[in-house]
Order: sequence, then C-alpha cells, then structure tokens
Amino acid sequence: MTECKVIPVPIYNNILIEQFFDEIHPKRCPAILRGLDIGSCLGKWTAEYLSKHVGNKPVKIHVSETGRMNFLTKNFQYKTLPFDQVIKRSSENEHQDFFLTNKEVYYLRALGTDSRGREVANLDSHYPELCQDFHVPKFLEPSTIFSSVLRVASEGVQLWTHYDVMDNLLVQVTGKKRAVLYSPEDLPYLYLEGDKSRVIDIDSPDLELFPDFVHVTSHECIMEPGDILFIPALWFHNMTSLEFSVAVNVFWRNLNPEVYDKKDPYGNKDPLPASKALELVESALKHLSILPEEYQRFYKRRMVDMEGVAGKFPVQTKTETIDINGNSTEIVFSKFSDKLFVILTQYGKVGNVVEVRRDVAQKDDSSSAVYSVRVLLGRDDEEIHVAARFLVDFIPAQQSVLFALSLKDYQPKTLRQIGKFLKLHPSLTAFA
Ligand SMILES: O=C(O)CCC(=O)C(=O)O
Repeated sequence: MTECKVIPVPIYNNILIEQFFDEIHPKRCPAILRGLDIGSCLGKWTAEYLSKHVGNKPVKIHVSETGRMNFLTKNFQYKTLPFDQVIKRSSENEHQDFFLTNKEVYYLRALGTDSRGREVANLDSHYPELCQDFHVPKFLEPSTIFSSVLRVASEGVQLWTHYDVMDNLLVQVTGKKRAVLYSPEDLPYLYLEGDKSRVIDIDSPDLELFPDFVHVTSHECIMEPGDILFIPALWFHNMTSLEFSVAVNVFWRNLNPEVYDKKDPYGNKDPLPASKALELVESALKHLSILPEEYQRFYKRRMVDMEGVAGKFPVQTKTETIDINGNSTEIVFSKFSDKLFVILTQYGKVGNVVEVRRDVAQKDDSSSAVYSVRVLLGRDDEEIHVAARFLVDFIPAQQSVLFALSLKDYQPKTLRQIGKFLKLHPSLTAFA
C-alpha cells in the first residue's frame, strides 16, 4: 500500500438548487451531493427491471478476465452483446455463457447508435425506455449539457485513472462505487499517457517505475446509490464498482462552446487551444532534440521560465531559506494580481499577518507614497506595525504587501538583514 495523503471528498446533504453554482462549483474540487432527487430510477433500476425494459438491443462492451482494466496491456476485449445479456452477466459472479472465462467481468459505457462510435451518448434518445426514470440535476442549464452516459459494471471493475475536459456529474443509481480522485495539480506524479495515468494499481503501485506517485493526494469516497459526484473538468478519477453497478454521468460544457473539439463524442479531447499548444510544444521539443543534452536542458528550463515571468499560471511563488543572525529563516514570496504576500518565518509557521497598503498622495505638483498598516491576524502591537512598515521599503514592487511575520526577534539589526536580502532578491525585482 502507498502512504499517500488521503482526503475524504466532502458530502453535501440535501443542498438547495442554487447552492451548487453559488458554493460548490466555484471551489473546483470534487463533492458528493447526497439526497437530491434523481428520479424513480433509485431503487427501481435492478438487473431484472433493466433487462425487461430495455430488452435485447445490441451494445458494445469491455470484457476482461480481471476487474482492474489495463489500457497499457489491453487485458480486455471489445465485444457486442444484447443489453439484457450484459445486465444478466454483469450482475452475476459466475457465468454459463462467456467469452474468456466463467468469471469474466463486463463494462458498458453507452455510446450513440452510430456504428463508428462517433455519436454522443444521450440517455433520452438511446435509452428512451429508461429516461423517464432519471432526472438530470435541476441546476444544470439544459443547453450546456453535452452528453448523458449510461454506465453498467460488474462487481470489481476498476476503470483506469483519467481526466475529462468537461465538468461532470456522476450519478450512482445502483450499487456502491469507490471513487478516487487526484487534483490537476498532481499531474507531475501521475505518469500520463494521453489522458490516462500509467499507474494502474493505485493502491500498490510499482514505485520503481513510478517513484513520484507517493506525492499524490488521493481524494476518496464511497458512493452510495443516489449519490451524485461532482467531478470538475481536469480532475483525474479512478472508479471501482464494489457491487453490480449502474450509473449515469452528465458532462456539460463549462467553457465557451467554441473551444471544444466538435469531433469528440466522449468529451475527453483536449480543448482546441490546449491541443494546439501541446502540438506546438511537441514541435518545440523536436527542434531542441538536435542540440546537445546540456543545451536541451537549458532551453527547456527557459521555456518553463517564460511561463513564470509572464505570470500566467495561478500564483508565482518563490521559496528561500537564509540565515539571519544564526536563525534559519524561511522566506516565501507569492504574487497575486493586486498584492504581494511575503512569509518570513523562523518557526515554520505563518504567525502574524499584517497588510501594508501603499497609496500615492498628491500634494501640489508632487506625489509621495503614504502607508497604512493593518494587522489582520495575530499580535496587533507597535513592534509588528513598525517591523512591517520598515520591511516594506525594501520591496521594489508597487502593490500592497501582505506580510506573515514569525520571527524570534524584531531588533533593527535583524530587520535590516532581512531587508537587505529582500532588496536584492531577483524574484522580487521581477515582481516589481
Ligand atoms: O463510474 C464509472 O464507471 C466511470 C465514471 C467516469 O469515468 C466518468 O464519469 O467520467
């Protein structure tokens, strides 16, 4: 077992319709919505009911000898079976009729009726016998909905970790499912191949092959029938059916519709500007490959740095540890659009948070800076005010500065040394 950090996915019980877009969606984190009306499917979609109502229309499925599907070794086969057979076999543990072994498992991810699989899945048009039973959550604007996908799985089926490019509500109707999600920030630790992670066994990964996987944070939950899991676009997810499972997921366009690839029936092709950017990076790497290793490394760093200087990616942050009068002092600079946040700590914690606002006062035809100091958290006394006001003068940036101060002493000698370091630090100059 890996010892990665595990965070439970928060559960929101009986939310009001407007709470989803006001409160939950803006956080861009997974959430379980429990207790919402998903229609009469809850409790009704048993194996018997589904077989009887949908009948024997042919559907495409994945069949595998083992539950853990592996897109690298392709330990599954694509087959076509009548729907009622898929339901029967997915809901039993041993089969009389089978393709590979009598304990094989099945996974149905509904598609459109187009034989080349180019049609977007839609429960209303492709499963009219079932659509009356299922309610799309009321807070979704119908015109933004891209697809509604019926998913049926045998007990034990585990779908590899992947991301999708649209926001998604996965509605678990029958059976329990374990969901494990990773933030898009964990991309460096997931060893991607396209939109999928090459780490197939997420509970006991091969750490020789995937040593950085230990750094992931796993957001986990067990979905009960009736639960709706919000999976924000770009969040990686890995799903294991703990029982015969039936679910419907609804993808919707959370970005301008123009950015999505029109030839994408699955909702997992990168948005057009992103796939263009990836293409350009690939071409850039090809150009670099004829240079010696040392040059390649240097120019790859420059490429990454271009992004940092442009400040396009969330918050530029730099961390340094220096020695001030024998005390190890951590300094973290983070640049927000309207503020610079500077943590100065000799205790490994944030400490007193002080804001120093810099405004310009106009008098006759000259202007001068005026400062206001406000303690937001912690010690609100003269020593902290004076220290913050003293330090701000060493920072060349024009915007207001938020300090988090946790120093062993606030003597002028200490503050001067810190100030000298701040004044000369190249990343602060870059922030200016
Ligand atoms: O629950 C499943 O079977 C897979 C769900 C999934 O991958 C999705 O909703 O994007």
